[in-house]
Amino acid sequence: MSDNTGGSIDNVMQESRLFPPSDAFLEGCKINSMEAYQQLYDQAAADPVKFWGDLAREELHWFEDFDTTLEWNEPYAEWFVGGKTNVSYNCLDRNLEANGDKTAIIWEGEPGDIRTFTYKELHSEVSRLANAFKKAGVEAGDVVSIYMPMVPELAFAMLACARIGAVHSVIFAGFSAESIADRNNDASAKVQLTADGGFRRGKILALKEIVDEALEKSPTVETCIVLNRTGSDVSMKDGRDIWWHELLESVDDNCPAEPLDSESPLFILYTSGSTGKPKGIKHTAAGYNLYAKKTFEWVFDIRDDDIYWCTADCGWITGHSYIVYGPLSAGATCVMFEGAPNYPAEDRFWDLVEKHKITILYTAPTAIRAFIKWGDEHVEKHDLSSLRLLGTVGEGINPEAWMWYHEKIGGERCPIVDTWWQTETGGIMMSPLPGAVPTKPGSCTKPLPGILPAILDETGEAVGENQGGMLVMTHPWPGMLRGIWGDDQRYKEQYWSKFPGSYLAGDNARCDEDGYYWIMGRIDDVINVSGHRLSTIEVESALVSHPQVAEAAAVGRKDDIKGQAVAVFVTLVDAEASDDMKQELKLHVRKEIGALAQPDDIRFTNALPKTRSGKIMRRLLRDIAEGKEAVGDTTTLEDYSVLAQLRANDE
Ligand code: 7RM
Repeated sequence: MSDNTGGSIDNVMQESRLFPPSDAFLEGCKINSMEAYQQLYDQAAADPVKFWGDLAREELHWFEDFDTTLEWNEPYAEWFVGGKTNVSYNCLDRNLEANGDKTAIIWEGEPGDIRTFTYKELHSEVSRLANAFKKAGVEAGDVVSIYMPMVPELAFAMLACARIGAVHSVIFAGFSAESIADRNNDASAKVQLTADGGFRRGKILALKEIVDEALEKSPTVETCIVLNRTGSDVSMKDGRDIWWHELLESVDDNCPAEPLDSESPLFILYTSGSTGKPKGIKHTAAGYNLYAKKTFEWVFDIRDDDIYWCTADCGWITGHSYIVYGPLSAGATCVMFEGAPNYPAEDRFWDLVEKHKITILYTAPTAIRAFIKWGDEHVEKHDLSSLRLLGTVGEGINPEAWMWYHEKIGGERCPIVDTWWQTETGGIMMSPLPGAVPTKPGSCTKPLPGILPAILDETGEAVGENQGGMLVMTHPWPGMLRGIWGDDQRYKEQYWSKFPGSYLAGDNARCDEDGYYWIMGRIDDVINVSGHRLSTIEVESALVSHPQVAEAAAVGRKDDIKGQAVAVFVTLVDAEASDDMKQELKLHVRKEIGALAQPDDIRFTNALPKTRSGKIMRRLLRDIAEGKEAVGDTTTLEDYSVLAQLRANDE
């Protein structure tokens, strides 16, 4: 393990390109100048509690008004105390009058089947399902575990839970039976939702079989509701399993949204900790809803005729906040997609953009790097002129990948919003407002209104301009997590014990001379070379700036002389992996960011170990770089064969 205590982190990356929004983009833009952003930001910062309180009354429906905006007993926050609202009401009922016939969801399945739902239709689907849940014995406060493919019914299920006050726990449909059982037991889930199967790159994932195995070890689950998606043969257990369509028979679509306390739990979402057992991040109704809605509107500058597509899965927080709750409470039209970016071919995303005339695309750097590697010809086949705004989430984006996204996908006319946030934060914390804040490739730019970040050194002092340190939030915000399910101790320790009064995000960052933030990677991933502390992202970006490098991951490994040495894992575009190439890359990094960061070990690989949401699992790479077996939690690994491959390459 690296020595991660000590001074600030050295900033070795220089990136000075600046991209203001075009005049065409600014037309019709709501927050359209740096002054407008600054004014809103300053007003919020002067009195965040009043700012959020006023917004909550304007933006949400209240069955009963709240009396206290914030009760803060560190580390426990309660927002909009005494109020009664309903998230499903805010997403559906509140849109019926003005947007009833507007398309809410355009869904495309992997085989190419398309279904669309207006707000009215969505309201009716969700109401029926909520009645069906009641029929199946689901009550307010019960936990419903959801293990489903990316089909519309997954979104219906989330909203139906919200409608009756049940708590959903969405588990990415790809996790093992063991992971499902762990999560079900931790949350004491009462009902399981699944499907007979899910399509994945032309094959059928046997979801029900996996669930059957999980339920053997999930004693709290009484009922399993099974959607017919693929028509696969599945076994149904008497007294436990019931078909979705049978449960829906003879239920009607009149199901008034339940007035619920602001702080009633809305969902649990499990994230893997860096070690040990997954944490159930808890979010509650009103604060989360307000935060998802406002951040969605600010960051995506959403307009009535936008067709918005977030490519995330609902098993990830991005799917919760920016496929379901944010867009729907804002009355937007969103695209939802079941399939993979490279099935049946590497142009599937661009086919969707052209076909559905998508105007806003929100995706992950890992996908962008894959597109670069697959080649521009897949992009060039399609007319992408409908796009007006692009976004990224999940990891830092290397400036070279940013430039490719800007040129090849955005046609140099679309601003890119690089959005920094976490499962824990509920919604986007730092991002450009696209009409107001000129972008710099690789920077998530500025905090959103009502968000107060700081960067601290080990002693809790604020670091200076362009110095790396630990990113914290110095004031609570409505979207913040309300705890770790069943583990207050871990909640306190992990986020609130290092700097009393501040939320510790777990990432390093620096703030430049223009007040722009640059995320430098996880605190645990810092590489300490001869007392100089290097950011993983900076070393990786230097590598990716070489035309032959598609993707790179940097980690520290023990070194007797320097403390740590820099070990990197590199995926090449199409050059041959050779010793000459290694030498060339070492020199390239030395030239870009200095001798200190020059990699000691370079390993070429076809793929890197990633989580389901595309994050590089540097912890596993560290083990490989040290010549150790990878230990700890690997349940979130996307493709297990990657580790075996990496080891095989390791001579
Ligand atoms: C939304 C999400 C959170 C962690 C976070 C960072 C990293 C996310 C960015 C980013 C640099 C970004 N939730 N991260 N977005 N790093 N720039 N724009 O990803 O809980 O799954 O992960 O992801 O390390 O702490 S998450």
